[in-house]
Amino acid sequence: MFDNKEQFKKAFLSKLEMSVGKSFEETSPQDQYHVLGNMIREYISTNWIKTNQVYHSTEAKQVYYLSIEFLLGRIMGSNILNLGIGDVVEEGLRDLGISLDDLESNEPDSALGNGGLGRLAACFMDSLASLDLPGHGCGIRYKHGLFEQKIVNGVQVEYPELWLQNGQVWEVRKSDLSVEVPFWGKVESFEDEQGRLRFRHRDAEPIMAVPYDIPVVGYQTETVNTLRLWNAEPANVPFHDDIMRYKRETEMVSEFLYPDDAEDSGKILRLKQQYFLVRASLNSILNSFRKKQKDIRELPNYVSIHINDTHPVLAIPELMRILLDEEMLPWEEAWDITVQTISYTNHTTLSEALEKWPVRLFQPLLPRIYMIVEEINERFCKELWERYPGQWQRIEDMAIIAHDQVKMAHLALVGTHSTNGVAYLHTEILKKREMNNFYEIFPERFNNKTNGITHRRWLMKSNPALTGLITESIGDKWKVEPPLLKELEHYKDDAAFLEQLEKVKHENKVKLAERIFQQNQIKVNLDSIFDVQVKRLHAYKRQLLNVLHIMYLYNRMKEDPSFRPHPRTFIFGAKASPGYYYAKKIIKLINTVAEKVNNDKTTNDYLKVVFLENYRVSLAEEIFPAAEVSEQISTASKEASGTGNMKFMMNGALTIGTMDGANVEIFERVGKDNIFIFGMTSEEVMNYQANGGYHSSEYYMLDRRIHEAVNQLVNGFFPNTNGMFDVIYDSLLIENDQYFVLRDFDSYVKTQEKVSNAYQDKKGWNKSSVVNIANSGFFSSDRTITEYANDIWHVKPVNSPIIKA
Ligand code: 475
Repeated sequence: MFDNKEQFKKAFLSKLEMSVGKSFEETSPQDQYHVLGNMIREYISTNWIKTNQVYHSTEAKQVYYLSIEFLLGRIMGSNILNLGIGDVVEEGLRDLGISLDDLESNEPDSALGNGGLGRLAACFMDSLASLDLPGHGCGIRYKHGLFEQKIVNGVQVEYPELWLQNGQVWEVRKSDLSVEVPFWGKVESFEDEQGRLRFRHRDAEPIMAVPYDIPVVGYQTETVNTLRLWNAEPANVPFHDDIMRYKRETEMVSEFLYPDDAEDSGKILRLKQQYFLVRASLNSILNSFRKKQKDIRELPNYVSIHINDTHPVLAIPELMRILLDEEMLPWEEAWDITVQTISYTNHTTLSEALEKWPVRLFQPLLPRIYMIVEEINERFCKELWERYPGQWQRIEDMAIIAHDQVKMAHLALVGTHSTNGVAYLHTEILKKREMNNFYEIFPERFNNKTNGITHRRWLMKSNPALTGLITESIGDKWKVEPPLLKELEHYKDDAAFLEQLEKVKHENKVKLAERIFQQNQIKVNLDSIFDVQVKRLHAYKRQLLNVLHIMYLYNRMKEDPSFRPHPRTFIFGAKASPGYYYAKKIIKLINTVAEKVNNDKTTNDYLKVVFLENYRVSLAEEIFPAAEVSEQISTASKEASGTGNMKFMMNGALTIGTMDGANVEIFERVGKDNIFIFGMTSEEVMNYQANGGYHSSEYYMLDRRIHEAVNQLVNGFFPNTNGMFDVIYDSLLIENDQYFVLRDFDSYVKTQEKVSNAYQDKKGWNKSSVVNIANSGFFSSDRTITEYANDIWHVKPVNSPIIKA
């Protein structure tokens, strides 16, 4: 049905009429989206079934990627691209007077993730399938994904997200594969006929995990992998007094992505989600394995289980439970198999993000799992004691259970054969500092896997104009081998090419400007520099540094009419965690500054500030292609990697950034003339943190620019904001500016001046832009996944012929 335009149109029209029972003229864009989506899913089915048959029968090792988040965004466009049916669909629809872009905009984002870690998981799924690797995603089918953000009077207001409201065309419910997950109850020991000590979980409250499978289509291959999302439903339990409570609590498990975990009730729910994901996934993994393989001791040769951060770390005691209680292996053997099967990625060194669970909550909820964790801990502490006799403090620091808390990262380090960081610098910090104790005993387990992004979504799909220009110049082999983008460097002095590149950027800026006008009613200057910071809102990411710089620019222009820098449009997009008070104040501040400067006629030809509400994958796809300056300004050592930095680079934006996360590797690839680096190094930051010596008040007292801008937060400069920004002021001066915003201010301002100057030489700028694009191939997640496959998982492509060249 997608072979040619005429066939497609015929099929589309007939399905449309059949499925919605209206004449074509009466159908809505929603109807049309659903019908097209269903047609595509049907089209995928043949290869999906085929791929699954191959996976069921092959001896090849399988990898399971367990993640509490998958931030997929819209699915249709990516499938159309990967299937290679774009031309037929687009032209066919055009004949019918329908624009494919408009149709696609009817799809809600699948937003089952918060940010970096969840989006990484989504990029990895795309790469696994495109590389013909037998990779399976395992996650939770949250009814409500990440909240929708509305900005009301400059303030973030959260609304529930409703991606399932109009039905999901991409998922398939598989009730026959449901799994029961037991909670609460108690563990009984008994002796079996052979006189062995055994355990059984009694009086548990079961929850039913029902899988919904989403096909993951590889680019120009027959491989269609599966993302399996588990839905929580009441199990078939006898009617009892509290059946309504049971039903409510059960459904809560897959109701929301990351409920607030500040309160105990929220904590239990979160831990329930984690075990729910792990229990259901391991059950289905082991089922497939057992169908093929008789000897459980062979598991690590056939199955690799990867845990995306510590959220699925209960996979370790759960696999132990299966091996001990169901397979009846001795502890040592079970432990060996577990460690060899599971691997772990760390995504952050921020201590507040390292998970710890109070024993008083953990033990009653998961009694058998807790027993196993206790034994893992005891055995580990014994080993430590043998290695470090008498070093109580060290052993306490490294224990898995200490001070009535279960430390999930320690469990992950001890119970897996591989721990990786997500950028070179991050991994070094893990080895040398944060996890140095563990690195000492398990040096061979630590390795780096610098993050990547799928160039298919983030370049080919979102920036067709640039994709076209690249392909005209160097052919299209780079699409399957992104490092070939390097060939673009030959064009960096080619005037005609640079002109074309500028034209592409301009067109993308026009489109984004339209979006800005539509959402914010702000008219932006198309010749201004589009300077963008889009990412989650967090103190360490330092959106505040960006804002203080804007305030300084404004102040200076007001003071000195001869100071008129190249016009800039500062664009922000960011969601703050609903309970993160400080972050929400920063959003309010950005909007307050925007209100002031955008309405000042004496400066607003030079300076505009735009906060785009509800930043999400589909909006990101409109932003990156239009960006010229990429703000990557975290306090050095704090951003594990970043992946937005890579998306900007691939779309030709120049980075202003600190030597943090993957910025370091971008710097190494593009060279110092094609990136703007500023600020303290991670060494300097860590030294300050270890030895003290930083006094933010000195910077406030001695630097007029800082003094003025910081005072403006609290002195009535912004009308009707009495007391509103006190927390920000206090964070800088009373709490000694933990993230060194004031310390890096001068360096940031000077480097921003360099950015403005560089932009005056448009040809030089475009040349740098080419160098960025040309060197972005390394950051394709195809490279990252190939490294995981070779070094950690030991999985190989399961060959499947290319359908279209
Ligand atoms: C890093 N999420 C980025 C990205 O590796 C990095 C933590 C606890 C609870 C819930 N979510 C989290 C993260 O830690 C996270 O998203 N980390 C991010 O992972 C991918 O590029 O630097 O901050």
